[in-house]
Amino acid sequence: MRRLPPSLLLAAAVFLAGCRAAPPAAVPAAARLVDPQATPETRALYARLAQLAPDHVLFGHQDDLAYGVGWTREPGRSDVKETAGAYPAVYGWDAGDLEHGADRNLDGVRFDDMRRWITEAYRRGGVSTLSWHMDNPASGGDAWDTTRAAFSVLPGGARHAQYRAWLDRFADFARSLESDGRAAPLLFRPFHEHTGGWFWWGKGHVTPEEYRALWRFTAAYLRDERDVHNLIYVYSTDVFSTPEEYLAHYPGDEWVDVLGYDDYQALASEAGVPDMTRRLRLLVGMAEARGKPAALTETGQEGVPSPTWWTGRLLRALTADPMARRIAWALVWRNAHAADKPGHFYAPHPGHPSVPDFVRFRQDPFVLFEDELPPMYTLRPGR
Ligand code: BMA
Repeated sequence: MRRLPPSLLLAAAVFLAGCRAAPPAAVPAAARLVDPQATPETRALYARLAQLAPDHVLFGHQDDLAYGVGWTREPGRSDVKETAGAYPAVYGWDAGDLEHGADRNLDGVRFDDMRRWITEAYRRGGVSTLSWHMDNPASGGDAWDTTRAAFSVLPGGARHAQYRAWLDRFADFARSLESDGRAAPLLFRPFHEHTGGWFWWGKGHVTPEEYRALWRFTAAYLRDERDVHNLIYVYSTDVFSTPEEYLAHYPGDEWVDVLGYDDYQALASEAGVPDMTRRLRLLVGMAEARGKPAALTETGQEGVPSPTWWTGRLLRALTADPMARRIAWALVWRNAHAADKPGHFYAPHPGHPSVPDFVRFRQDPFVLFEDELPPMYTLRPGR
């Protein structure tokens, strides 16, 4: 390491003292994004995620600002903040029903609110990711209606024009995430958990070729025809056993920015913890072989029944292996309002028995919440 003059060392020490996740000396050059015209903020976010991944994980929560156990749509509220003391670093959202021009998503979140929360989080330096429980375009049923549909939305298919209209609505939404003329970047995670058979884009309901064509058409349309340049494309499967299984429907390195997967299985029991570590190790191996970051895109256990779930299961699974720990973020699912789905929560809320352990999790230097992030949307000058 190059020696620094004492004045610089002092300046660095003062800077680092105020920031737990210190930016290392240089931001690594980002791997090429799917979108070569991605905005500077989108490119910076991608580089930062890669830069932080070796030493930290960003903690995320679905619908964090929209509602929690016992409340809905109250300004500034967050079950995570009210238990850990800080907002999550990553906010998960879902676009389901946006395709129809609905004013709220499938879980009742108004798209106007979502837009505001995403841009506010962006201004605070937080990160947003978005999945899409898109209705079945062939049958008109929901995302869980497994009527074969993918072929019908591809060019030449009976639903192609309708699908373009759906993507147009999404493009308008993504482009509207503006703050001071800059579009907030989104970690966009369409067609997730396709290694399972519960969604119309999942296993058994599409061929690998159809899935790849669906993915590529979607990305190319948003990027090239609708000029959406604030998306980072996240490919995320459900649990998998082998790289071959994980990559069976993979659209290709030029179409994917982040390799992720969802895992609700492993951490449902003590005994399952090593299964997550093993899968994360495989995932990071596949991602790093491609120069891309990896992420645990969804996890959690409904109701968080173990009081030490946070450090005893999640943190243990993430840190047990030097390769597995190099994931960029880990997101737990939503805290539904009891009137919506009682007991359906994945982060603690005030009074929950896992709160003390959640605080320990938050205090671990490996885990980052929003208030510990370095600037995510600017690269250092000259880099
Ligand atoms: C599921 C549940 C559902 C919800 C869906 C989409 O896991 O939380 O209640 O509608 O995700 O967010």
